[in-house]
Amino acid sequence: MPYGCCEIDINLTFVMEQYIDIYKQYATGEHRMTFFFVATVVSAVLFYIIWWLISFSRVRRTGIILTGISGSGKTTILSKVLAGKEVETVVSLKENEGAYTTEKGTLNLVDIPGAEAIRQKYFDIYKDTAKGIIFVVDSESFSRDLKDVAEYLFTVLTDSVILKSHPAILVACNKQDHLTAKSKKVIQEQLENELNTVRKTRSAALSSTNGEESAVTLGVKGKNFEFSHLGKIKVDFIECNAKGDSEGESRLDEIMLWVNKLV
Ligand SMILES: Nc1nc2c(ncn2[C@@H]2O[C@H](COP(=O)(O)OP(=O)(O)O)[C@@H](O)[C@H]2O)c(=O)[nH]1
Ligand SMILES: [Mg+2]
Repeated sequence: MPYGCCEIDINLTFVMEQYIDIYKQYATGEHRMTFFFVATVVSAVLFYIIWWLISFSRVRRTGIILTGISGSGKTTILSKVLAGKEVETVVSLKENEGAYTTEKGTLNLVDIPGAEAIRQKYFDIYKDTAKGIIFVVDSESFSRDLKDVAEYLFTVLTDSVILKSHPAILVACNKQDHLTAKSKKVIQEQLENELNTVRKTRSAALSSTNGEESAVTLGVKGKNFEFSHLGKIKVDFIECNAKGDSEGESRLDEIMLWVNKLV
């Protein structure tokens, strides 16, 4: 009695032979042009269907998230970038969004609320589609806000989705019209120091609850934190002024340049 494996072998060989016969009959006979034409069309259609299924199953990353603590200027920046669109600038409890279109394409700009109790919920909704994140900082009240700003930035930089999709990140040092505003260089240095502290605190908190070495990784282990240690996540710093100074001129050219590169 033949084994199951051999039966399959025999059947497969038989089927292959059948196909080879059909191929020989059509590919070499008088209908060979028709055969090659049909084969090309069928292959093209199959290729198109597979490409369509792959591209639509992937998440399309065409969003820019404006985030940062409350009062840093996110809504003001959004309304200036989307010039002409009415956007409310009261303390936002929900997101504001709008399409930014150039001849190269369209990005969806969304300004999520900065209040601690709700910002994570909105960040989680939009983070999958983020091609870029603008992290807005109030350069005038920066020293007072430092701890809060660093805590939030830490959460963004260690988010598992962000680590996987590594969107471009821009720290926008806003309100530069104020005479006492900190420069982007000072903001970067102070954030690096504070993020170092947050990293230590979070690691200690985790290891005391787990009783083992924590898995919080930000930058290079054993080295003082620097933004250049973030691997695939590229963080840029720019200075801007969304509201305009005494002469009414706002300064958003560097944000626009960065956004335009992502379209
Ligand atoms: N002086 C100054 N004020 C600004 C600037 N950008 C925003 N503001 C003001 O800061 C306050 C908070 O701005 P808003 O956009 O609502 O902040 P959000 O909470 O981050 O959305 C408002 O009174 C704005 O007019 C800026 O560049 N310079
Ligand atoms: Mg707002």
